[in-house]
Amino acid sequence: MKLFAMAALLAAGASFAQNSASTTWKLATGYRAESFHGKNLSQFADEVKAATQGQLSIELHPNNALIKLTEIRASVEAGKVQAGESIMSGLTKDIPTSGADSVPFVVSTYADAQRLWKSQRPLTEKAFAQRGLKVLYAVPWPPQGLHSKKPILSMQDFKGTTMRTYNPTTLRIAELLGAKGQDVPMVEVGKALKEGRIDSMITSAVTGAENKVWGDIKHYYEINAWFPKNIVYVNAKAFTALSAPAQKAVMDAAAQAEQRGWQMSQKAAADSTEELRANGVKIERIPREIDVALKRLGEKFSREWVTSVGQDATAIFTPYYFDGISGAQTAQSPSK
Ligand code: PCA
Repeated sequence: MKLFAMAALLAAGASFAQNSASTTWKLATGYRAESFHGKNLSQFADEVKAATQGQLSIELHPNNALIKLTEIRASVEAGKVQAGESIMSGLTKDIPTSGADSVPFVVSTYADAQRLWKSQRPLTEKAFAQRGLKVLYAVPWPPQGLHSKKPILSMQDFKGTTMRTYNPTTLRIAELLGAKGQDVPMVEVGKALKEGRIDSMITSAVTGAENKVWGDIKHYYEINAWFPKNIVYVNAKAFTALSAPAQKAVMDAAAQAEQRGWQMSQKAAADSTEELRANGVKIERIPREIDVALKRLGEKFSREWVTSVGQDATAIFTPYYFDGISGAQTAQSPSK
């Protein structure tokens, strides 16, 4: 067994050495290098480089600098860059099932989010493959809460205000609330607040903390509306151009990055909520009347979503609920 493992290692080493030409992939992302997603990506790139003995380098281009977030997926498909990171719920126009990520008030814990990814992954991989893309890994943002300049005491408080949006769900929710939606890239949220362009937003505490929103945002309501994921992928031709051992090294590092990223996300969720609190943002529970009204809007949104996506919506959510129920039953029967 040991001999076999050594032989395999030698073979892998030999094939990296034989094919000494090294490759560089450009990876574009719309998010910051310093955010937990960015740190995870950078560790992924380091691990790939080490595991392929320098045969593959992944060069990161954060902050929308090389390509704007909304254009990254198409650019990777077209081969303008080899790899990219996108927020899945921003891809719904081309890949409707990726909107499962931001159907409100279905997924409310990391365990739920993990179950959703499990049932969503096969369809996601298929949809990406149809567009010449290979999925590497996905990691969620922390739960989405409501940030507001003013306290939200009634549903009327949204009327006529401007809500920052980042995907079709946030845009539709703003509409349903009677607010005006305004798309603002994540890295420009602080600026938009300073310029008085937005009154509220649904996003994570991390995005609030990274944008140092506390001068303007005074209230953060932990509504756990959904857990949107970022997905990292590569142009399939670029991937298959790699040697077999390099392909394996990339996929192994991707599996590690996925596992590590989910842990980083949970830690970032807790740390950033504390950071908001320490900087004077009130961390509050949403008043009951508003909670009920938001859940009702969530149901309306869910119905619209299921109708627009059709059968694939069922293919994702049936195993999601089934797993949840059987998981709960297992947990309740320790005697077995
Ligand atoms: N931050 C990103 C997406 C979700 C999140 O928590 C944003 O606000 O754009």
